[in-house]
Amino acid sequence: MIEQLQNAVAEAETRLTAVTDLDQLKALDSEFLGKKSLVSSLKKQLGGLDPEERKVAGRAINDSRRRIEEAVAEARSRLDAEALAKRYEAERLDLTEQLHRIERGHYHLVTQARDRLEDVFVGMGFHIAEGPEVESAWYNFEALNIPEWHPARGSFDTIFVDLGEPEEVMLRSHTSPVQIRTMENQEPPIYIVAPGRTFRTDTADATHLPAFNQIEGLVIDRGITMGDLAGTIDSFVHAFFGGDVKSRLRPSYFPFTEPSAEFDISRPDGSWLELGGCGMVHPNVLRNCGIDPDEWQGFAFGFGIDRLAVMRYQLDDIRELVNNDVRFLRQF
Ligand code: FA5
Repeated sequence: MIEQLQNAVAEAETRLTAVTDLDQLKALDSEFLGKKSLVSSLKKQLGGLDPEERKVAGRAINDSRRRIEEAVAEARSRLDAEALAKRYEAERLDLTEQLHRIERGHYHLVTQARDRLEDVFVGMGFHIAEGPEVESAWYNFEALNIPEWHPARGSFDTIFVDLGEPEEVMLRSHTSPVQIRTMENQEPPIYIVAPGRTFRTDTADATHLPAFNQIEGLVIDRGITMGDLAGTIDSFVHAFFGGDVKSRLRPSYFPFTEPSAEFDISRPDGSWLELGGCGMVHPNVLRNCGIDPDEWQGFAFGFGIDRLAVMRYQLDDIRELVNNDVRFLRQF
C-alpha cells in the first residue's frame, strides 16, 4: 500500500507540473484527491485494519494527500501567475507605440511660403504689419490717390460689402491699404511688410484666384531711390528662390506710385511670370498720411504670395492650392 501511495504521489506531482489550464487542473484534482481516488478508497479500507497497522497506514495516506494537495496548490498559483501576466500584456498601454501611429500634419504650402517670405524680409530689417480684410473706400482707394472718378478703380474688380453707403465698404482688393494705416500710426523711418488675404471678382484660372494672398512692402526714409527698390527686390529674389531665378522690372502704372513698375520673375521654360507691382510712393499718398514729401521718400511693392508658391514649388496651376486634395498637399 505504501508503495502504491508513493507511486500515486509521484505520478500526481509529474502530471501537475505539466498542466497548462484550469480544466486540466480540476480533472487531476478529482483524479488524485476526489471520492474515487486512491487516497480516498484506501482511507475507506482503514476500518478493516488492526489499530497498529491503521496508525501507520493512516499517517501514510494523510501524508500522501498533503503532498498531492501541495502539488495542486503549486500548479494553481503557477497558472494564476501566467494568466495575470497574459492579461497585463494584453492591457498594456504602450504610449510610444501609439505616438508612432499618429500622423503629423504640416502647414499648407501658402502658409509655408508666407512664413518664409516673412523670414527673408525680417532678415533684411523689415517689421511685420497687419490690416483688416474688410476696408473702407478711403483706405482701399482714396488715400492711395485713387479718387472715386479714377478709372483705376475699375481694374481692381472689387467685391463690395452691403454696409453703409453703396460702394463704401469692401473686401480689400490689395494689401496697399496697410501702407496708409502704417503711415497714419508710425513716424518715419518705416520698414514694413504686410502679408494678408485679398479678394477680387476674378474668375479662377491657372494664374488667378478670387481670394488670394499678397505681401505689401513699404519703406519710408530720407534719400530713398528707385535703386533701393531694385536692390531690395533683387536680394529678396535671391534669398527666396536661390541663384537660378532672374527678375526684371517693367514700366507700369499705379496711381499710388510714381514712377511705377511691374515686377516679373523667370520661369524654368524661359517665360516670365508677373509677381507684383512696385514703385516710388506718390507724394499725394505721403501728404494724405501727414508726411512731408520734401523730407521723406519711399518705395512700395505688392506681390502675389500664391504665385510665389506656384513658382517655388513648380506647380502648373494656382488652383491646386485651394483644391485641398490631401494627396497633393502631402508632397510639400
Ligand atoms: C496691386 O494689387 C498693387 N496694390 C501692387 C502694388 C503695391 C503696386 C505697391 C505698387 C506699390 P496688382 O493688381 O497688379 O497690383 O496685383 C499685384 C499682384 O497680386 C499680381 O502681380 C499677382 O501676383 C497678384 N494677383 C493679383 N490678382 C490675383 C489673382 N486673382 N489671383 C492670384 N494672384 C493675384
